[in-house]
Amino acid sequence: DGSELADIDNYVRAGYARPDKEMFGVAKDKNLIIVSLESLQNFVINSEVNGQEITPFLNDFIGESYYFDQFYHQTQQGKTSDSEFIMDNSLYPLNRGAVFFTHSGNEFESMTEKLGENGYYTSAMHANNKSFWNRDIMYDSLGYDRYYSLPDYDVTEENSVNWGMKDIPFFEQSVEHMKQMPQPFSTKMITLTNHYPFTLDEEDKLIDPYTSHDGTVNRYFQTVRYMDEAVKNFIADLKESGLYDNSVIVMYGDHYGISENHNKAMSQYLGKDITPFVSTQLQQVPLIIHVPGEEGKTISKVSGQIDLKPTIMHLLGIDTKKDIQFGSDLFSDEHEDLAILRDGRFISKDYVYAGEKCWNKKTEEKTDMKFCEPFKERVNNELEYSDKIIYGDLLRFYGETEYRDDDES
Ligand code: GP9
Ligand code: MN
Repeated sequence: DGSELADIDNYVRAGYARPDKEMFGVAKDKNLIIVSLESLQNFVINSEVNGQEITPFLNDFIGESYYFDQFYHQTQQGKTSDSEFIMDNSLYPLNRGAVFFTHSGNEFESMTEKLGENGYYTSAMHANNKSFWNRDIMYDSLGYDRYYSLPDYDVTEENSVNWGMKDIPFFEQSVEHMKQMPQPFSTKMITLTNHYPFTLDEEDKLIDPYTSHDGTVNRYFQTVRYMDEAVKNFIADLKESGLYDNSVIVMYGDHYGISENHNKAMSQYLGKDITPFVSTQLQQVPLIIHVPGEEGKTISKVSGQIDLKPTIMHLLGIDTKKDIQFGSDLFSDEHEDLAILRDGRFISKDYVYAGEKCWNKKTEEKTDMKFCEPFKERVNNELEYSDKIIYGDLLRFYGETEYRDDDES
């Protein structure tokens, strides 16, 4: 039955952050363009390799956007699909397997579905086989009106590399699709070029590789640089099409690109040991939100992909007070500085729990467990609640229950 959902609802309710009055609805009825930036970690932002900027365009763009510099991916084995799941549902992915495969038949209360109910034409765009990650099935469950996949793109030998279509032509052709969409629309674009093993055609290598004994890390900087160029062209195309001024653009890294197998080269690049603390901080991915007419600023709240749904919905003026969600609005004063990674590591305002130790963020050294202890039970509960929803398909009962009778706040 739905009684378990009532417990979970109480928990979710207690964590609800009331939206900021100024920001709620600031982008009402604007289009929503979400860009999933493949394997983009935050450490490359405002950094250099061989004396050259790795993300020159994004470094500028964050100056005219909201940039969240303490934002973590929360994915597990489902990689890109996990990030999509988190973003759309504000639920955690599973610790094993990919929800996109294991629970595509569940009932969801997705952001996409709610956008549809609010008059948006909703789609996803990704130049890959539609069944990859079971997306075709899962997108139906999540309520997408349309999935622009491989057959919707002109993919050739020339415009492909590595896993498939290069990001630059992908963005170009995607803007053409956007021009045809009924407005307001919401679309999620998934890039591909900056994917392991990070290979590029010669003409797309815009900077020199890094120099370590680890080719993967060396090439990563170059493919990130290419992706940055692709985003630059994309924004220019949006401006030219007139879409830029009436669209909210949300860009974020889907998950890490450099795994722990590459700690040696990463240690060389960062100039420090890759402790469990550093390894956890490397799970930061950039989150960039551009809102037309807003100057933006850098926001250093500790946050994660789980926060995307309420943040985006509130910008568009869509209420989430009654939603079962584990994230909270990043523009709200009531947002709590806490990011929970799927494997149980967590990051609070001042501490990181990793490798079963508590770490002080300032000193980057181990500290007394008493500083992390107060969060531990809460973190495990939260992950367990999220799992229960998925395993029990509990959102089936959403809406039938009477537990939400009060309507204050
Ligand atoms: C494939 C793309 C990459 O369609 O999303 O998948 P990943 O390996 O990053 O999950
Ligand atoms: Mn990915």
